[in-house]
Amino acid sequence: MAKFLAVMLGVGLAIVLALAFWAVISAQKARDDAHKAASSAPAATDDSMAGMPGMSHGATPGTAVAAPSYAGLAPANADALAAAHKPYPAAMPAAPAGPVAVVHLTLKDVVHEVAPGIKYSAWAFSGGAPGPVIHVRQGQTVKMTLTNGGAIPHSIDFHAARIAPNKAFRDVNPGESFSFSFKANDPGVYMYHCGTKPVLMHIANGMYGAIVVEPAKPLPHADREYVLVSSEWYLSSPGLGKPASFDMAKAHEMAPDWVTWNGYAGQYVKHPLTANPGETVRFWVVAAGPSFDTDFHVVGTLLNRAWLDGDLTQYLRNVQTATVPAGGGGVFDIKIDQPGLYPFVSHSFASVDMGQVGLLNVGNVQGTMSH
Ligand SMILES: [Cu+2]
Repeated sequence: MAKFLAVMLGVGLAIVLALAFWAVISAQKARDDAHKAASSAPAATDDSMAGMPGMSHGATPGTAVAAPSYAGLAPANADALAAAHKPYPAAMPAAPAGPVAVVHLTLKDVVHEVAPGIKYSAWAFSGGAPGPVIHVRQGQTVKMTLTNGGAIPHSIDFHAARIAPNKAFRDVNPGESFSFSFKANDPGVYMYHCGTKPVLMHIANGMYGAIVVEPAKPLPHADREYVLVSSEWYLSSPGLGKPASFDMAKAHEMAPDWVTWNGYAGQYVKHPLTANPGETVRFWVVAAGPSFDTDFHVVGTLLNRAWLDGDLTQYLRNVQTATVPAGGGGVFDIKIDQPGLYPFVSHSFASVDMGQVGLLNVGNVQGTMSH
């Protein structure tokens, strides 16, 4: 009897192994078939993506093939172009006085430069991407007006607001304006963005910015305050002559061509932010994504204070790297005594290679970074 059971167990085991083997082979074949199908699908062109009526309502092509990578592409005169570029103003603007902060944003279709000589057909704000830094005080009422100067419906979503999104964040048709108000009760640094479907495309096309809600109970003194918005760009073409547009397949693969601070690769390497030795410098950082987190790090120092996720009620001390999640914010203080050039990066280094690096020049030193 025992022998019989052992034989039956052996036969059973053999059957199970055979079935498992068959399952693995089938799965492999299914993957191969899917891969073949994907690579034979036609590539999306600039024009088929931009302004496609269905695209504004959530239809996203699943089989499009990503364009090749254009990461790091630079025209021969890239250095001169970088020098001539007017950097996005990173210094935090003053908050308005009084109980109401009036904000008027205009969305527009603009050609935006994402790197020296690299043009992109953006859906952004009248001044490009990111939109203007909005600075308000806790307790102020933000009276927001959005004017849609673009060609398709857009909207605005404020992470700093507690409000019914179906009303306040509704689509605004081209040529129309829409107003709503919210009370800025929660201090921190927040993303704002267009929330029209597909959101991935509207954010990737440049429709985002930062709003700082200054706490009623002041933070420790800072000598300088800078606002940094990270984002990545997915290009359908090199963008050297004709502007590139959005590549949905690359965006789905999270394989950008460029990653930027404040919308332009390496702009603060050519035009560094500045500080004096011993000053406390505060960075208000938003990761706009659409999909990448930012691992905020300043080379050559530590973050003396790190208010993670923009929670201004508590901070960590002496942090090397702090994560800012996509769609989130963080506030970071540094204090550097030794003059020098201190790069600020996302320590996820693929992002640095694609442009997310800037310099803080402490003490007005000469020269450039060797790395
Ligand atoms: Cu939009």
